[in-house]
Amino acid sequence: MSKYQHIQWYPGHMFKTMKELKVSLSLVDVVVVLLDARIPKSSMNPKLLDLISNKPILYILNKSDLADQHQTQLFIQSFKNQGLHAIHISSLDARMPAKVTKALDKMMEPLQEKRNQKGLKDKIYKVLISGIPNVGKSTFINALTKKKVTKTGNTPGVTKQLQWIRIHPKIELLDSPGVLWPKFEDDIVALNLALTGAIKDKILPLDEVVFYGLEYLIKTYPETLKERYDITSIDDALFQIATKRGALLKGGHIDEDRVYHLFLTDLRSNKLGGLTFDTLDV
Ligand SMILES: Nc1nc2c(ncn2[C@@H]2O[C@H](COP(=O)(O)OP(=O)(O)OP(=O)(O)O)[C@@H](O)[C@H]2O)c(=O)[nH]1
Ligand SMILES: [Mg+2]
Repeated sequence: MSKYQHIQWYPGHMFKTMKELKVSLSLVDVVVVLLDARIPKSSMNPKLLDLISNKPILYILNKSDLADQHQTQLFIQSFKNQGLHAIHISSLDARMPAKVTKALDKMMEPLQEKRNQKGLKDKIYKVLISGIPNVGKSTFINALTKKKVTKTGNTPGVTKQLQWIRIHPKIELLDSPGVLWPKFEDDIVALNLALTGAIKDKILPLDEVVFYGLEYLIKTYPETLKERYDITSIDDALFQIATKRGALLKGGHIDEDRVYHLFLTDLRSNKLGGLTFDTLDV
């Protein structure tokens, strides 16, 4: 049985949001599932996918500036091989809106053509922006409107309610609060969500999250740990981070809590380079 199975990170507002999403879906033409490019699999909410299974879906891997570019390409190819619509973006990139509008227009083309043949004008189409907490939904919408129309912040749970926003004469978006699912079946998924900041740091034991991250990096990106902290093995990892980042106490003791936070801040803010924590099934 999975160790974190018992962790219940499903606050009342997520339950409420799922119910509201279900109601709003009838108004929506396309659903954007915003995924975190660092964890394209772990950021897929199975309950959300069940809910939207009858709608056209565009998968957008956001935060690609923080991910391993090569892995992002492989994931996009894998989505396409499965016949799914998928693109990767960084919401901080000025070219993002053009790329997204193009992908959405392409998905809407058959419907618009049918309308035009009947002598009807193009439809103002409605797009639901869905995804896990902190994946960047509101930032993405603000970048598309080029205005700060919805509140953002680097912590899960910023958006509290559904909100329609016109981004373009022809496109309306529905911002939604991030939703997770009631139980984590797989420990790795829970750890990946914690590592990347989709669930609050106090939900899982921080030492376990950090050690999981360190072990994964030692295995997958050893050179980045060597370069930043001079870490060569898991045994000296905490001491090396404490030394390099100034978290040694009197007498040479390690301020462990500080090390955990410093490491997570580095990892989440690109100080360790582009990292991807999910691997494609081969
Ligand atoms: N580096 C990087 N940071 C991003 C990107 N998109 C969003 N962010 C950051 O991610 C954090 C969360 O962004 P929000 O837009 O508030 O996320 P959200 O999905 O609306 O979160 P909730 O409303 O809590 O569900 C903010 O600090 C953003 O600046 C991106 O493409 N790259
Ligand atoms: Mg938000």
